[in-house]
Amino acid sequence: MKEILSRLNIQEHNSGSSTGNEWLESSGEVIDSFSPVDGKLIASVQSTDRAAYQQIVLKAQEAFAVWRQVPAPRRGEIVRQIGEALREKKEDLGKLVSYEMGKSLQEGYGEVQEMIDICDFAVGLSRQLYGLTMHSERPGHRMYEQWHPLGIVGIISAFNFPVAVWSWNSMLAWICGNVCIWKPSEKTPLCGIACQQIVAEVFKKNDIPEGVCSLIQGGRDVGEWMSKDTNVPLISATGSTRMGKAIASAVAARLGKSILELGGNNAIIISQHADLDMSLIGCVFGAVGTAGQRCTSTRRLIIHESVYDSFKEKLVKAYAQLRIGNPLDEHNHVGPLIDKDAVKLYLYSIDQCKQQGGRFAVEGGVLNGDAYESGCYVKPCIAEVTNDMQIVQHETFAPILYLMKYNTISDAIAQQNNVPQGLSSAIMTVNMREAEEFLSHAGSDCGIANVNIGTSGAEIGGAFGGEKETGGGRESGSDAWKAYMRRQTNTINWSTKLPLAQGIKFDF
Ligand code: UN1
Repeated sequence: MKEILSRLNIQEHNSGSSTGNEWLESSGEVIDSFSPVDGKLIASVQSTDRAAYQQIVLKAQEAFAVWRQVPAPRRGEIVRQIGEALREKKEDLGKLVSYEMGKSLQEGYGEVQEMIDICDFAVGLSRQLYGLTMHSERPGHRMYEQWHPLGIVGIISAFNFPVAVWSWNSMLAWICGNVCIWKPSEKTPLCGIACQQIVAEVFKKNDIPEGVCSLIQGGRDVGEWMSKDTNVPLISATGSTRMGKAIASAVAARLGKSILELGGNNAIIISQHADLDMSLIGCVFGAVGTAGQRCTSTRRLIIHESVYDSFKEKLVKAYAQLRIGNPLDEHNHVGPLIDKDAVKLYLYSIDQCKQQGGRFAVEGGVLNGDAYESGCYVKPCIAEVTNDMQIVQHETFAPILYLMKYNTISDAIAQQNNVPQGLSSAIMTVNMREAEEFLSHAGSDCGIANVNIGTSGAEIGGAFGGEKETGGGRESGSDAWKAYMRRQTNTINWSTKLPLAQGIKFDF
């Protein structure tokens, strides 16, 4: 890991505040980053203090005046170079993600691949920031709309996708002509430093001034400065519903814009018409991948009563084969949880589930011993429950999978929708009627609804986000870019008269 850290230019002690290539002094608290893989201290980062934050905002404002004048396709060309730089660093960055966050190496690489993919997507988009044209109701007039950049985009990201979610936001924000200030999770500060250096170097090579890509580090207070700051017109935040509500109200109080991507409580419906063997892969990966710490992780399986027992048996067998351990070892399927607090929450949820009447088909527990010295490794478990239990209504960021039964497809859809969150959902079926019902306006109420694949692992090309307590924001593909711009409607009169709209007469 030492060589990787040095190739990624991470020191033992790092400044956490940067305007690009310049790193600022700060008297903020020191964040020690411990790996959940082996419990060892990786390196430390100085969080941003108020003075450094203000300096960064000032620089960002200056940079915006320059960056918005760079033609969008040229901005896209710079993002293309960022994609190239990420391709070169894929292995090192993927390993750092895996070591600092604890996800499997395959998933660490997959996350960097998502970054590369969004760069490619943004390059194409930089030539497609289309507005509409309209026919004016007045003679000799033309109407159209254009999309302009907003200014500073504040990005607050979570530990579970420490690099990809930032890249979805920043690559789009940049091609749209914005400048970005990023606050990574205080649980994965080094991933932030590594990305900052990769990106800043590319901007420098292209003679783009400091301030287009800035980094701040710290906890809730630092995020709050940005949420309350009228100099930051858009905050894009990923994390828990509790955090999202705090950010949403701070941003709304100043009538700013926000994009929120919060908790999920994602279910897969297993129909009696499902290909059960194929479904198993999607369910198990969805539930235990990233140790159940994706916002798209599969938390609930709603299984038709006629296949409930046989599918449960398949799941129990599959769980017995899972290898839990060091995520950098490619043979392991499941790595650790992010920290000991997460382990406590996992244990608390298991306890609550039992108290509320849940029966465990696969028991959970914390793993001890040499290979698990960080104390963050837990057993993925499966509980038989009913959807109305309080714990089932709640998102626990851990590998706990809840099983429940259904009888009719409308009952299955009702159970699927009957939670406060609305991010991702899926149905496993080869029956076209029920698949279409699930996708219809009377079907799943989630932002993502899939057929015959699981709830997690969305591609970057689609808009990503969800409804209800998930926050309503959309990031990544499709037309999510529009949230990073302001729309301006323009009416141009090329006639010699000035007729008023709506036929109003105004002569003098
Ligand atoms: C998240 O967990 O915050 O769809 C993002 C997925 C990934 C992104 C998850 N592409 O599972």
